[in-house]
Amino acid sequence: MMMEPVADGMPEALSQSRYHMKRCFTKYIEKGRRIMKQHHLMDEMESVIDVQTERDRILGGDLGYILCYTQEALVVPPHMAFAVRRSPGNWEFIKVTSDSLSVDGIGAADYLKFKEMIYDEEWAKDENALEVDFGAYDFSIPHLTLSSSIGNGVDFISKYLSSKLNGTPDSAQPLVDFLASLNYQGEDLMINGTLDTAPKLHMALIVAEASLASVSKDIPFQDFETRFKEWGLEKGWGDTAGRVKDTIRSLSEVLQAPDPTNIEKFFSRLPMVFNVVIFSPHGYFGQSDVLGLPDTGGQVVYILDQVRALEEELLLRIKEQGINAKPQILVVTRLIPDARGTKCNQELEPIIGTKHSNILRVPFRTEKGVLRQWVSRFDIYPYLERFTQDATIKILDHMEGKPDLIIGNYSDGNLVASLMASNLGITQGTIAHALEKTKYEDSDVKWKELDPKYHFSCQFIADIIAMNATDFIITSTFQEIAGSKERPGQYESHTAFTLPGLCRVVSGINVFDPKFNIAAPGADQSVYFPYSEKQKRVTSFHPAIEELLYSRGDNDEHIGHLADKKKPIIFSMARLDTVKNITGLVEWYGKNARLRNLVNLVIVGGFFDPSKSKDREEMAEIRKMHELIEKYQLKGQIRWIAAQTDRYRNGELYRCIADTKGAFVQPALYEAFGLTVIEAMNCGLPTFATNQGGPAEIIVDGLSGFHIDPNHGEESSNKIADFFEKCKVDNECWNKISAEGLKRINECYTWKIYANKMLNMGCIYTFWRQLNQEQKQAKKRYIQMFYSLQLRNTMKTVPIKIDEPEKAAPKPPPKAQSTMSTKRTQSKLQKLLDPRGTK
Ligand code: UDP
Ligand code: LCN
Repeated sequence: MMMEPVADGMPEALSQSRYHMKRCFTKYIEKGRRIMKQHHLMDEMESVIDVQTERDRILGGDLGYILCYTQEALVVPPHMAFAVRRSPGNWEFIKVTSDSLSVDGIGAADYLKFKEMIYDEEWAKDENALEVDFGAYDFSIPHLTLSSSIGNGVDFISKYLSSKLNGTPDSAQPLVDFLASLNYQGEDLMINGTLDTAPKLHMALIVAEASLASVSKDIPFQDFETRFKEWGLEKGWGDTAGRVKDTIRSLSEVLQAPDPTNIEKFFSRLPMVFNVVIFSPHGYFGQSDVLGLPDTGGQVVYILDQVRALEEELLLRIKEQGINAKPQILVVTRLIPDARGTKCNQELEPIIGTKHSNILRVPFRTEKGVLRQWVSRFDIYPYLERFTQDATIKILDHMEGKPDLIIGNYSDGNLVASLMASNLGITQGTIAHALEKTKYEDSDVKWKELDPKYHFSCQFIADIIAMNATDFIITSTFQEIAGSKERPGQYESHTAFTLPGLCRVVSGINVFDPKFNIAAPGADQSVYFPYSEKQKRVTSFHPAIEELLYSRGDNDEHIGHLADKKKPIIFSMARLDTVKNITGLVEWYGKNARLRNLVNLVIVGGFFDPSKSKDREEMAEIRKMHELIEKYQLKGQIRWIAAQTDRYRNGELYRCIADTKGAFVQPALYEAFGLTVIEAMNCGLPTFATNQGGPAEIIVDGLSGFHIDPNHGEESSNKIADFFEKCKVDNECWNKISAEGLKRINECYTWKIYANKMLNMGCIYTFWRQLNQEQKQAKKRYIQMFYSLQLRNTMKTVPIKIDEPEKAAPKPPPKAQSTMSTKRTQSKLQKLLDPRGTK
C-alpha cells in the first residue's frame, strides 16, 4: 500500500504500465473538457485495456490503488486533475499531463480552477476572482488528526484543555475569570469577585471541602450557604452537601492536575445555560396538522422532541445545581398569516409537554408589508435579515434579557442564528438536518443552471458562513460530517468548492475542527414503542387504521386497496420529495413479481391531486405515482394513503404493520438522517433503509435491519423478497431483526443521551470561545465582510414573493394573535442589542 503523498507515488504507478496508460489518458482526454467520476475512469480504462490479465495487473498495482481512492477527475486537455481521498477528510489533488504522463501535486485553489475551466473559463483565468479562505483564520485553533476522532469535539477539547491548564496559576486564570463571570439575572454564581486568582480559589476549595467533611451528604446547600459566601463561594455547586463536595472535588482536581474526565464533568456541572433560542424559520412549524406539508418534515419533529428533552434535562441540572432559576426555551419560526388551517398564524404557542417552552412566530416583512403565504425554503433568503432584526427584539422582550445559547436549524435558521449570535455575542450551535449540496451532483459548479429553482448561490454561502460563525456543530451521524470510506460527507463537501462567477471557496470548513459533535436524535418513546407492549397499545385507533389500510373504495384519504389481507405489508412514509424516492419503491415493487406475491405495499405521503400542490417536486411525484399504479396494474396490492399528521395514530400504524409481520422500507436516494427509520425500529418493525446517508449508520446491515441501494432497485427489491421468503419458513427470522433493531435504538438513539450531550456542548464551547477570543474576533470580522459584500447582494437576486390575491382575499384570514406585551422600553432593548455587549 502506498504511504507517501499520491503526487509522489503516481509517477511510479503510471510508469508501471506506460504503454497502456498513454492509451488510457488519450481516451480520457479525447472527449474534451469534462468531469469524470470514479466509475467513468474505471469503465473507460476497461474499454482501452481489453486484456483481462493486463487490466487486473494494473488495477492490482499502485495505479489501481490511486484510482480506487479517486473521487473525481477533471479533464482539461492536455491535463487531467485528480481529487484523491484516501480517508475521510483527507484530500490530495494532483495534475497529470496526458502526453508526457508527468505528475504534479497541486493545491485546492488550482484544482478548483481546473473545474472552473470546464464551466466558466473566463472566471477561471481571472487573477482577481474572489477566493474565500476561512482556514486562514484557524491556524491558532488545534485540530483533530485522526479521521476516527471526527465528531468527538467535546472529547478533544477536554483533552486539549487538560494539557493547557497545566496546574500552574497562570494557566488556570482564564478558568477563574470565566467562573467569575457566571451569573443568573445579575446574581453571582459559583464564585464572587473576591476569588480572583487560581491560588485564592484553590485555597477556598480546600477550606470548603474540609468544612463538609463531616456533613451528611443530604444536607441542603442553604444550611451552609452563608459560610460559603464568606469564603467567596456562591450558589451553583450543588443542591446538597454530597453534590457540592463532588463538584468541588472535580474542580480541585482540574486546578491541581487536570484530566479530561474531570474537565468534562466539571463543565457539565456549571450553571450556565438557562435561556435557549432555537431558530427554525422555514416550512410550517407547528405541533399539529403540519407534517407532510411542503418543507415540513423531520426537522419539526426533531425540534419539538429536542425541546422537551432539553427542558427536562435543564430542570434536572438546575435542581442539582441548587439554583432557583426558571429555564426558558423559545423556538422561533416564521408567522404565516395564511396558515392553511394550521396554527402558524399564532404569535406565541406553549409547547405541549413542557412548562417553560414556547413557539414564537415572527412574520416575514418586506417594504410591501407582511408576507402572508408560505414560501419555499429555497426562496427564503431575501426575508432573513429583517426577520432576524424583528425576531431579536421580540426574543429579548420575551426573555427579558439575552439568551445563553442560540441554536440554528437548517441553512436559513443557521444563518439567522449566526447573525443574532454575532450581534449579541452569544454562544451558538448549528444543526444542518440536511445540507443540500450533496443531494445534487456537481451542484456547486452548476449553480447557474440550478439557481432559478434552488438559489444555491445563497444557500451554499449561507451554509459556510454559519459553519464558520458557529461555536459548535451538532450532527446526527459521523457520515454527515465526513461520509464513509467511499463517499465524502455532507460537511466535507464544503471543504473546497467553487461557484464560478461568484466565489472560489478554497477552504470552507475543516472536518477536523473540534467544533463538530455527533449527537443523534431519538424518537419519542411514549409515541413510538414496541408492537409487543400490548397493554400500552392504543387500540382506540384500530378501527380507523383498519379502515385506512383495508376499506374498499377510493376517497380523499386513500386510493388503491389490498385484496389479500393475509399478506404482510411493506410500508413507507415520507414527504413526496424526489429525493425520498417513494415512486422508486413503487416501481421496484411493480417490477418484482416475487415481491408482489409475498407482500402488499402501503405508502403514506402527499395527496392525490397534483394541481393542489404548490411544490414543484411534489406535483411531479404525485403524477408519477398515478402513472406507476396504472402502468404496473397495482390496484389490489397497493394502498396509497395521503400524508398523516397525527403522530399518535402514526405510532399505532407502524405497530399495526408490525402485527402483519411486515417491514418498513425507506428507499431515499439520499437521507440525511431519517427519523422514520428510528420510529419504525422503536416500534419493533424490521426496517430496510437506504445505504445513502444516515440510515447506513443507524442500521447494522443484516443484524438490526437491512441496507438497500436506491440506485439498484432490482437488487433491493430482491433483498426484501428474500427476507420475506425466509420468514415464511423461519418465524424467528422476523423476530430476531425486530429485537435487534430495538436493541440498537436503546443503545444509541434516545433523546436523553442527546439532551445531556447538547447541554455539555453549550457549557464547554462557551468557555472555548472565551479562550479563543482573538481568533474568534478576527474571523467574525471576515465573516461580516463576506456577508455584507457577497451574500447580502446575492440574496437580493431572489425574487420577493407576491401573495396570490385569490388566496389572500376570500375570507379574512385569522388575525395573528398578539399575546406578547412589550415589557421593555426601547432604550433597554437598545442596550441589549449593543454589539459590544458581552455575556
Ligand atoms: N411524517 C408524518 N406524516 C407524513 C410524512 C412524514 O408524520 O405523512 C413524519 C414522520 O413520522 C417523521 C417525519 O415526518 O417523524 C419525517 O422525518 P424524516 O427524518 O424521516 O424525513 P424529513 O421529512 O425530515 O426529510
Ligand atoms: C431533515 C432530513 O432530511 C432528515 O433526514 C432528518 O431526519 C431530519 O431533518 C431531522 O434531522
